[in-house]
Amino acid sequence: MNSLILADISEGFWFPPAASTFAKQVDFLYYAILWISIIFFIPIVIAMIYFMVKYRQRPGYKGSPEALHNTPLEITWTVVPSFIAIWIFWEGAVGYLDMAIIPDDTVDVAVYAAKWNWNFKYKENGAESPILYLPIDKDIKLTMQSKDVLHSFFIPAFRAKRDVVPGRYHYLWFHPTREGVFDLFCTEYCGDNHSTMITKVQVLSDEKYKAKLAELVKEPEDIVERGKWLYERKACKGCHYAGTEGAKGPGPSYNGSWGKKVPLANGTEVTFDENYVKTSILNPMEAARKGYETASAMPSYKGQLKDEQIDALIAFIRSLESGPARPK
Ligand code: HEC
Ligand SMILES: [Cu+2]
Repeated sequence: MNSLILADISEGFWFPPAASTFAKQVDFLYYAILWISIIFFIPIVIAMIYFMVKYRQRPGYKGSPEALHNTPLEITWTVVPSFIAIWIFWEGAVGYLDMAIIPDDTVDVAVYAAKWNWNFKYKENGAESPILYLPIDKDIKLTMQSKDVLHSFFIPAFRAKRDVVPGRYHYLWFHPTREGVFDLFCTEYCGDNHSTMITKVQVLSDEKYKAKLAELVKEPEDIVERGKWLYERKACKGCHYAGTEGAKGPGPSYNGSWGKKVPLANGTEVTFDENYVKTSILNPMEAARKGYETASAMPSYKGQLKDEQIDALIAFIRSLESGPARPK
């Protein structure tokens, strides 16, 4: 596009590194306005001071009446700035449209803003991450939503920014041009810990990006770790307490349950063992625990978990055999 004098300055006194295609346009217009201001400001101030001294009031000095009006001069100082203002508007409008019109064939990432963190979910393989990983030299499309209040997504190095208002989707696209790690901010005051709502965006080569996404969905090797990993990712954590984390309801705590007798809603009793856990995961209502049968029911995970995953969850729950009691 424009390749004037200062357009290629990408990093320096005024700006963070330029890491997307938007940077060139934004920085160019910024420098253009800055230099136009300097070029007008300096001669105007010099002339003003000169005239103040030259035409100051002195005894016996009479001003000249002819200098009150000068048509060519007035036309010039009206028309020239008008064209400059129109040009600035034009450049701004072109840049805005470029940012607003999302290209086809994008790499899609869902963005979830919440008090006070960012979470990213990749359409390619369902991976999730609190850091935004992106491939270089691709058009990226973000579909953003807020879980609570108004946040604003901002990556200064990309010159990309958009509000995220709860209750609707917001879209943002950009094209990263430089590998590296850059800041990502919430830039709209959103409550107490707004200032901690910061994370990083990492731009990677295509292979490294693919490897990263694969790594994000890779389950840990150790069976107990894997169970914990699944507990966090399969929403169990939202209803069950385990170790020292997780919800304090509506499901029973896993801590200290293993091997004990559990009273069921149908009046019988079972031992909390592999089979009971497996049944609870696949057919929760078949072995509903007494006292919890009216609690917001546990969904069946039939078809959603592989046998090996259920084994890992069992190993994890078993590892909490002598876990601390759930705090009230
Ligand atoms: C929407 C909330 C909810 C989610 C999500 C949930 N559960 Fe449950 N879970 C419950 C409730 C309520 C009970 C008690 C009723 C019952 O036994 O079916 C329960 C019972 C259990 C039991 C029997 C525990 C006992 O002490 O009797 C196990 C084991 C269990 N859930 C494992 C899991 C696992 C593993 C996951 C994730 C893959 C999970 N739950 C996800 C709500 C949930
Ligand atoms: Cu915020």
